[in-house]
Amino acid sequence: MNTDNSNSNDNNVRNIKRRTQALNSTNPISLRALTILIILFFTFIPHTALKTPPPLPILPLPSAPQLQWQLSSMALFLHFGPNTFTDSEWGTGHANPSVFNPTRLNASQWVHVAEEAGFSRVILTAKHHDGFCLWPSEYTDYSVKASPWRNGKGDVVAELATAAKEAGVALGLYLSPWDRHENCYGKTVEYNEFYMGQMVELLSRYGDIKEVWLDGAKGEGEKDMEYYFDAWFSLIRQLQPGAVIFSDTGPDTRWIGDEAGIAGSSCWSLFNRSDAEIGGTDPQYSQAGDPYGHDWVPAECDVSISPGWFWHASEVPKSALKLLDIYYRSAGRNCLLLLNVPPNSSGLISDEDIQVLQEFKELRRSIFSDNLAKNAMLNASSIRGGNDNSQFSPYNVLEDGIYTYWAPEEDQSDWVLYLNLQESLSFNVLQVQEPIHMGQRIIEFNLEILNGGGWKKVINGTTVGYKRLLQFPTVQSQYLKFVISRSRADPLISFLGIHMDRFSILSYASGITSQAHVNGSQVLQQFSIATDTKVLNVVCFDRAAKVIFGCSAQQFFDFATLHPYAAKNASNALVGEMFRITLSKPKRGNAEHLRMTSVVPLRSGFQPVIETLKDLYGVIYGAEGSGGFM
Ligand code: FUL
Repeated sequence: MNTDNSNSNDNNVRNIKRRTQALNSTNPISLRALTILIILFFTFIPHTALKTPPPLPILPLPSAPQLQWQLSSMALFLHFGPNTFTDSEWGTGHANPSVFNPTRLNASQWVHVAEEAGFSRVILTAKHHDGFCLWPSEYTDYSVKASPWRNGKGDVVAELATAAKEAGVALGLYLSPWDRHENCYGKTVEYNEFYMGQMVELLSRYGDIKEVWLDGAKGEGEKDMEYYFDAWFSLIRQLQPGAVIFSDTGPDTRWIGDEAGIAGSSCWSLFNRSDAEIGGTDPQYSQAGDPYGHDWVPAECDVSISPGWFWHASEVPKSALKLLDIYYRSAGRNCLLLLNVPPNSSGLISDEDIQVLQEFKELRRSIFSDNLAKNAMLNASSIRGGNDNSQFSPYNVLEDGIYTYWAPEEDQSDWVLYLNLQESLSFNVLQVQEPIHMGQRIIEFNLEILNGGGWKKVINGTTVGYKRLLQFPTVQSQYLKFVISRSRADPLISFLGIHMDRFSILSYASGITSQAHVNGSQVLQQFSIATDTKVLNVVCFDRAAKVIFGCSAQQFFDFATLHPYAAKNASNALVGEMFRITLSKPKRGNAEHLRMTSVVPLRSGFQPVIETLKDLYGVIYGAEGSGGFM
């Protein structure tokens, strides 16, 4: 082998010498011809530039199921069971199974509502603390088998699994460790065997399960026992390797530490599992995560659309504006928002919840579907692989998704993205995303605008992760810079958006609101507090949006939810048509949540001074003399 090599090396050397001699003996004209040939070769023969590899990821990293989970952003929680029929939250475990009789149960409706509202995963309480199983478990009689529903032949988990599969929606199941019905609860070995038997049923009968939800709740003074979490987690991994496991401390996703759906304003997916205990959550640690954490355990923010987790006839849903605020502080802080929308006792998600979900979706659409930076010209302090390297170009931040990103050259002291919006625009929301498959990196950043010749800071932020949304008082500028001041490794940005939110009202310590002018929602909010009903004459300006009246009426989405009886008139409205609407405060619940209880077409007797459709936009006429406002 060696000999062969040295022989061929000798031959090569001889050949090169021979060629050199030949060249030396050639006349100058052919030398010139050769030079030209070489130039032509390099000019016209295509040759591929070698790619610069991506930078090294920084540990810890998400697993494939964790990435899939995080990319879904929001999940719909479905609390359903005997509590739905007994007006309770923590059932005693002794409610008669005959109470469970949802005569109109339709799991496809649940899935459809989720999908329509932009949720791509659903999680069902297969068993809550009362021990009642929504599937016919062979380990207990306390289940759907003992209920009149579908003559004891029903299986809610199966119906939901089928509906979810058909719609391509991911399914998660909640199997409460605390069981107030089961006799062996309290006997460690027996109950762990019982619980794992139920887990096997759930994870082997219903196809792909994408999340297993284990909560740490247990009432005061309940029987003491040990849960064999390690054995449970291993079993789940064996049966459903694609599922993420939720508990107070992961292993895949952690509880945020409150039931209001609110994450810390710094929120790391990094976490030390060994520093946390299931059932002994330190809310501050859970809300913030740990920049020095060795485990990747992003947080899930659970919150209910209504005060309780189960449906209660007396409860009204939160307003869409409230949900938007929760969205900013959960999904907008690197977490998954798990919003509970409980089916009612007929077995359907209630109309008023659906209404709010649609309004919430509409709010998100109108704020986030337009990235005001979409036509921006971009520059960066440096680009990995050189300024011409499109692979890590700053323009990648205008593309959706995390897999294309801007990367700076290594070892830089500045990390800045410059944006020229090409025109001066107003905005009040910043959206930033990191390519989290490369690890979570950014510790601190700020956004600045060019204002009167100098750069002015608009907002400081800490941690980005999958998605960071930051609100600030409305500013106007053509030139922006996004500055990263601290990062665990070279920062990478996969998306940067700026948006205008005309709906949220920011209040600051000083008491000054973010908007310079009084807008419709503020006025509505004022009278929602001051009066029970309000009559307004409005102009329909957007047929497509059906229920939008006047510019500020976009803000009605929250403050004035359309009453079902008013819906017909409103949805038949034509652009330019005028209506008298009545807004009424509901008898119970949220003061800000005015309902639009009547929509009466105004055929005559009311003539606002408007000439063009453009003038219609943004005008609401107060019939009670409050005048027009914008
Ligand atoms: C808690 C439970 O005690 C509540 O009833 C609800 O299910 C909530 C999501 O988790 O631990």
